[in-house]
Amino acid sequence: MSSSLDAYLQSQAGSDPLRADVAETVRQLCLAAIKVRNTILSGGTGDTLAASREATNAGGDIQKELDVLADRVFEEAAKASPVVWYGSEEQEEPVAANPTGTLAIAIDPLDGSSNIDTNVSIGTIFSLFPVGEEGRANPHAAFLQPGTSQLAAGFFIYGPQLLLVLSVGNGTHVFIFSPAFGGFVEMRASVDIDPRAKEFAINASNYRHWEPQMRSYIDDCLAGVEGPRERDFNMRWIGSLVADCYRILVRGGVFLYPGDARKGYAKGRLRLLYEANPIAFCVEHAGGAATDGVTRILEIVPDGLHARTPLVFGGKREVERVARYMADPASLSERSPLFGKRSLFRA
Ligand code: AFP
Repeated sequence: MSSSLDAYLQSQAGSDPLRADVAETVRQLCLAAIKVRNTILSGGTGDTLAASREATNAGGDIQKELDVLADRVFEEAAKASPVVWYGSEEQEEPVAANPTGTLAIAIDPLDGSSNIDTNVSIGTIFSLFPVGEEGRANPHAAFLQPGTSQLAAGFFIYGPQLLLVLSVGNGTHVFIFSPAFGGFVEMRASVDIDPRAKEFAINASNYRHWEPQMRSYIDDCLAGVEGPRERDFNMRWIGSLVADCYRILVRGGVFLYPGDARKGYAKGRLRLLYEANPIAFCVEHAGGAATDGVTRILEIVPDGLHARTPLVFGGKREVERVARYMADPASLSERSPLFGKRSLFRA
């Protein structure tokens, strides 16, 4: 029997009280995730769970029934944990949990809502960090820390399997919920992302809205073996960040959600605190990289709980290449006139 999540958490916590608080919070989040999974498995047809409510969340996204249910379940989990503040995509303001706690949690309770009624994998993304003395009384101070301050981060995937991808700062590990065991057991230890990328993940329907540098990067991937990259790429876009991230952890690749010219998308769609930071933490601890196209995600200081950021993550070498394109595509040797669209060597 693979080692249980509990055994792993205890081994990582040792005698450190703060890490013991992290372990206890992860355990409570797991119990909440099992409740969400059971609701999905038996909670009526997809259109019931995907039913849109009149309300919208902090970012103006229409709330689905399951968004609200998941938010309620994870808020209860936070209140059963040593967590002082619960910051959720579904609520404008942080929610007070336990004043004697040591942690703050930033969470996307249900990521991939638009996929609920299509039976595609969806998830929950969370980030745990120390609340700090100033943050204890002032939630905005608690949440305005860069991602390097995270103590743990991860995401649940509600798919064919209920998985937990978790990093407590010592590698990134995958645990699977085993109904027979009644808990999570380790499925993949110390994930290691292939530094190259054979696949890219981007919503290509936004091509015309991207900056020229991003268009150049994707053009060169699409040109394949006949273009400057001199190799072919595959493309995937699931529309659930957790599912695209897990695929990249398992078989490599690069994910891109750039800022674009659409109204409200100058900094892309994804949120820094409860999407980009936890994903970046897990990806970096799996040997990968995560930027906003140029700057390391974990070093960005948020200006609010619902701050957005462009997000590029995956194999380290590929993420570094994207940054060179974003800095100045002309500087890339591969883009010499010999390989240009009107190349001397191609029609
Ligand atoms: P929803 O939760 O509104 O479905 O958004 C999912 C998401 O935040 C992330 O999981 C996806 O990678 C991304 O948005 C998909 O964005 P597009 O719908 O613009 O492709």
